[in-house]
Amino acid sequence: MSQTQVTVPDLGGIDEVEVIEITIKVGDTVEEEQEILVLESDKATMEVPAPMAGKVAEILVAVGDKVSSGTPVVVMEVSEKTTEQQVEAVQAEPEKADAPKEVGVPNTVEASESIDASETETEIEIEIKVPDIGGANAVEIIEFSVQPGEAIDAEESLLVLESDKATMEVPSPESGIVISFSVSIGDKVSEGDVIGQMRVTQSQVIDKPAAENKPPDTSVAINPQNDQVLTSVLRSSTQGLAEVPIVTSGKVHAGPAVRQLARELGVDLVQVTGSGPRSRIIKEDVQKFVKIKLKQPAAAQSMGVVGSDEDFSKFGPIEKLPLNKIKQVTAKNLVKSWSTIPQVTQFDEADITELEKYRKGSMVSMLDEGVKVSPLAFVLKACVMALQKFPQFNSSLNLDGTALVIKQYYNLGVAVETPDGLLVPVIKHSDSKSIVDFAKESAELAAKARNKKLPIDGMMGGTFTVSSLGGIGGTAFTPIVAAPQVAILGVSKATYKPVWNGLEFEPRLMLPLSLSYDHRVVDGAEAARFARYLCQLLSDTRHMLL
Ligand code: CAO
Repeated sequence: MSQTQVTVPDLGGIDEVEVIEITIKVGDTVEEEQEILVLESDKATMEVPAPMAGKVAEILVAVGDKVSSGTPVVVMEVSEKTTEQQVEAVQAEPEKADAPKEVGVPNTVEASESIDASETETEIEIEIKVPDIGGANAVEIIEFSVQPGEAIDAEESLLVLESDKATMEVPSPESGIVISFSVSIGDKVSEGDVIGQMRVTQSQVIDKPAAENKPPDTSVAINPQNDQVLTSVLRSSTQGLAEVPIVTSGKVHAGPAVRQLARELGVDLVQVTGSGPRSRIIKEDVQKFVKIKLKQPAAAQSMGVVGSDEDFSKFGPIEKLPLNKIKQVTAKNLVKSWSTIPQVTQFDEADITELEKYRKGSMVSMLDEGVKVSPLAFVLKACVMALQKFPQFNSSLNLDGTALVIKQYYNLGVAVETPDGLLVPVIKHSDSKSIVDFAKESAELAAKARNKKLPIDGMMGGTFTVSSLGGIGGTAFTPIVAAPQVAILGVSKATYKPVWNGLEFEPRLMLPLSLSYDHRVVDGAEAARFARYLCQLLSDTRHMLL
């Protein structure tokens, strides 16, 4: 066996290309012509095949490295026979046993006495720390701009932080490869916190004589000028690069140039289908994705919140108020629901004259002290009964629109106005509640919501929502269905209206109801029946007390 060095083949006039993928690891046995590296220039992605069969002894480059024609990339152990075949036509110096030689790809073969890839450069791991963020403390991580394994240039964005006041990008302190992050989305960080590790090349820190084929020096001096905290010197480039992950681009299989393009165009690569070798995403895939998206209707694209960046101060004085998280999340959810659900609102009026007589009369004497029952409690009870009679209102459409998931549990969400924005606590097991239970529980949940005491799961699992503006006023409104639910009931203020009873106009207390529904799931006639049924229940409370 002898060692042979594989070099980058002729790149056709391109000066430098980036190693974007290493498809072998030390110890692998490779076939002749098997892909060992993938290189990427601004214009193209190219695969480097093994010039001969053999075993990978060392990998001399890392993902992110820039290489040129002739750069040694891999050392292979090959049988003498293979070597002889490969070097047949080449004038070479006599080989030492086991001494590696360079092999151009596909046929350029040179012999050399030693491999000396580590003579000037050393790979070290450094901690990535949060830099000075203007005195802000405990700032939330809202986005990672790179994935572990990706190459990054110095000053390129590593991750994005968001405080109450601003969004800021944490730049990479060095060019290198991100090894790992020790933080997650949602974590809060401050200046100096360690957030991850990266591998960087330190060319000035090794003091090692060139052209010596001795083991790399692991007691590397750390450059005191370097303002990074150098936690550990891992290994020299010839030793350690074999441990670079084979596919280093995180969940998405794409090179840095493609990622850069995606970032520029605002494309989420997870959504892009790769057409390159082994489904790698290439630039053309990103461009095709953008073209398809541009052809789609604007509403379907717009899942985020689109405001205006116009400078209104040129027209007059303005004040800019930051939106809190609740309002931002609500806005996103509303945009999503409104733009994805074809919704219609059915209006009706319930005659609650008798209900109000009962609520304000005999019911009061039956209530425990401190318990207040507003018309909303009756509406909630009526809703559960209507959902039981019309199950499709208590359902969700599956993702591809091929099935309806009918829920056999009833969790009513009640929209609550709070100083921080709209919250929707959920009354679990609503089918087991009485009118008084609804009154007590909705009051308790509303109080918790307003005091920020609502646990996150207290807002989850709703199957139908009621939004009451009856305490405020208004004749009707069109509430937005809260996806993945399929319907929502809006309740407006009850007022006396003249109602024809067949003989004369009679003053009746009429409660306006607005039922918005997902028209993919509910037909208009069903919605009209659902709303009518609610009105019947509310017009004669005896039905609800049964
Ligand atoms: N018609 C006439 N009066 C009504 C009424 C109606 N539909 N609904 C409530 N009222 C009366 C109540 O009886 C109460 O009167 P009294 O003070 O004389 O007893 C008064 O209005 C205030 O009621 P309330 O609003 O405090 O209580 P509620 O049970 O009706 O509602 C809650 C509770 C949490 C739903 C409500 O406080 C709230 O936050 N509503 C806003 C919801 C919202 O913002 N929805 C919009 C979402 S966007 O789709």
